[in-house]
Amino acid sequence: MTYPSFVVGIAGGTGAGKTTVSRLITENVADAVTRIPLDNYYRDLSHMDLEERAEVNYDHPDAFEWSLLRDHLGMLLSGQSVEMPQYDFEVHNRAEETVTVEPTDVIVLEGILALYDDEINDMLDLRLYVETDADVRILRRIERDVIDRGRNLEGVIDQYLSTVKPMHEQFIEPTKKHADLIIPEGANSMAVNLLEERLRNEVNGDATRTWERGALEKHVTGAR
Ligand code: UZR
Ligand code: MG
Repeated sequence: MTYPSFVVGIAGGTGAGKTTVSRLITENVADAVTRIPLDNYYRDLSHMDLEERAEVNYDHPDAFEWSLLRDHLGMLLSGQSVEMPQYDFEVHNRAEETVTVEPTDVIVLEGILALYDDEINDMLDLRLYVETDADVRILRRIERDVIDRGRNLEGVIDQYLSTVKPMHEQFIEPTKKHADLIIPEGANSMAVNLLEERLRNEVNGDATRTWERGALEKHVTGAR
């Protein structure tokens, strides 16, 4: 048994506008939407102290607990609710509390490496890559980290040059080839309107469903 969710993956570099696109294309599709920030699937690093955790490379694929994300997405697609972890950026760690997430008509997985994992890609019905120039992205990142998250400018710049940029080039940018659509400049209104309409059709049941659940069955049953 599978739950007929339409699953959208939204990838792209830091500051590209993924979260904004995710919000804009879903906000008028009301409560029939579940948003899964990939950040919530950063590994639990409780065994490290804060100083060690601050040194972790959070832009590398190994920073994420892919097996848990695959399990959760698979469970949602088979109609089960999941206890989704929450992430606390202040302390670079998974929070104590979880949030119960129910299966819905539309699921949006959003994060730098949303199109990285083969099994996850197989579970997605629509794969988007938000492409925004690196200079615009770093300016947004500085604004967010310095103003909203109280980090210092020098630290943000060091981190950008030492991990964020190289990991982007090595791991994030190449996932663009898995995308069905590339959205230029993040929240461009034509792209947002088209996507919003597509999702609304999914929820209202007017869409032509092209997805195939073969990949999911394989994941759930472990068959190859
Ligand atoms: P988006 N990140 C942190 O800054 N601190 C953490 O504890 C965990 C993640 C950053 C991460 C990545 N990298 O660039 C960014 N670092 O969050 C991804 N360093 O989130 O796509 O919203 O920018
Ligand atoms: Mg974001």
